[in-house]
Amino acid sequence: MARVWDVPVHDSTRVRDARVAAEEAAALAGLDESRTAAAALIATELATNLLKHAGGGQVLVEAVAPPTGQGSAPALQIAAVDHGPGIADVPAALVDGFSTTGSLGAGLGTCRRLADAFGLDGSPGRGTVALARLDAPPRAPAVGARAGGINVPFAGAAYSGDLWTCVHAAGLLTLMLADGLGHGPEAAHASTAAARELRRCAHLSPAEVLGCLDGALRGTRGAAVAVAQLDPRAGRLRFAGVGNTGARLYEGGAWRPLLSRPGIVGVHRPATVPETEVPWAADRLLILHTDGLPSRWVPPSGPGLPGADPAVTAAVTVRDAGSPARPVRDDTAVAVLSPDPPDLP
Ligand SMILES: [Mn+2]
Repeated sequence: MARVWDVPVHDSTRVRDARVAAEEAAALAGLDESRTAAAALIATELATNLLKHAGGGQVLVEAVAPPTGQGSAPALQIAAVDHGPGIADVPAALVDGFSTTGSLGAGLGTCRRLADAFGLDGSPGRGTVALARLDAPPRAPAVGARAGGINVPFAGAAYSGDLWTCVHAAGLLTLMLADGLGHGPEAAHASTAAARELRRCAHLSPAEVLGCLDGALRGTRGAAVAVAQLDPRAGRLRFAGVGNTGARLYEGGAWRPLLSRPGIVGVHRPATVPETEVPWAADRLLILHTDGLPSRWVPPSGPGLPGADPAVTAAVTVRDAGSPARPVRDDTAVAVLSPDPPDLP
């Protein structure tokens, strides 16, 4: 089940909670002692920064699917999200020893060095996302795209009924987002069953995957599920969805929706599930989201968008869709598929 540590950080006592969350999640992800210590240090630094620079925010810690869908060991993800002033000069903030307040901390440069992936979005006026991931060794080879996501349980609950995962099988990278009906343990049970079944059927097409999931989710509450599958060699992305999730594709500098069929996977199967097929290239980006995201959300923009870490893009999407005054009313998950950055070997 999607265990998420959602730690609101509004005073210094919660810095410790963020560190403990990182240690507990590291144990769940099976990290060794030194990487657990690195995770604890990163969580401490990010939580301290929330207090110093943003007047507080939220630390979200979870074990996530590895970005290339290879192997079964999860990665540990630590994200700090705030609605503070943002960071005007992101490269400067990542220089070791940089501090806007003159205090001594580990610094974001240290966080970047300790993590396998580190991303920072400091949109002035909208807030900051700092996200670190410690991947399970060994590092998997590039497969043409990377997946990432963020999961925010309703009302700070320990488990989210939403779940995203990705699986690499038969040369295909399949990204799935499932929203178990409602929220709480029964919803989590349904989305977890979907993730388990995906590991068995990720070599099939998205519509066929949804058919398999429908069987696997019988007896559960059911779920809304979106499946996107990239064939990197053919440069093609196929998409199919059943139920109330959203999908947007970035192509040619603009966003367009990819449509799902009405229904509930495991409960009410639509007669036909059409697939959308689109070309995939280095300037494309895909966002899948559950209905916890406010309906008026605006997709992120900016020249560096396709090259950004997909989990950072997901966290920025959640950050910019909400505010401290408008907390989400349901579990909210966003999953992103990004092309590999061009500077990767
Ligand atoms: Mn839900």
